[in-house]
Amino acid sequence: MPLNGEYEPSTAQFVRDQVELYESSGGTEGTTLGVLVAMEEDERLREVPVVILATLGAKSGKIRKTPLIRVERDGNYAVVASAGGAPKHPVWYHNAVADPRVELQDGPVRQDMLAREVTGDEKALWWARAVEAFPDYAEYQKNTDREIPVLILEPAAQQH
Ligand code: F42
Repeated sequence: MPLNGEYEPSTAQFVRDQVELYESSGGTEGTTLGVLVAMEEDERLREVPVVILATLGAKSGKIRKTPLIRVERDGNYAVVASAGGAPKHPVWYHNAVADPRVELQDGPVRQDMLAREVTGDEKALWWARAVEAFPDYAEYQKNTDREIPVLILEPAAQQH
């Protein structure tokens, strides 16, 4: 059941713009994040796939949309609340913890998902997958005392 409520764009311009481009192009544009990868003597830009997570604002009840790195396995996804290694969890993380009913857009496909935080071995497994997709996560975790949370998103249709 898709989230219902009024979409409230982020106050962060780059977030608003990427969400707008992603959605208005039907998930064909704005679907990556350019990451500089150090190669032998120079650097190369690697385009890392991005998904759009929609959550219900824990206070406003409005629909919030956030570009995140795509980490997927067998139809399930991980979203990593890194916020660039900031000392505080991103707001979208609190929203998804408060109400696990989320929507995920991966390219042209939008799905209702249920979010749950993972710990222990399950977190270690998904963390490794996340770092493989986006090595900067390892840097972020090294540079903050905050333990960066990982949420798993599973298709709501499969849940009873
Ligand atoms: N961030 C990550 O944490 N992980 C990623 O993998 C990631 C990848 C990524 C790729 C591309 C890209 O462009 C950005 C990427 N980001 C990634 C950054 C991400 O998109 C977010 O900008 C970042 O994680 C910070 O998320 P945030 O939810 O803290 O954003 C703030 C700035 C924000 O949007 N705040 C809103 C606002 O309008 O100020 C409020 C949002 C909200 O949900 N408000 C709540 C409500 O009820 O509506 C109330 C919140 C409260 O308690 O007051």
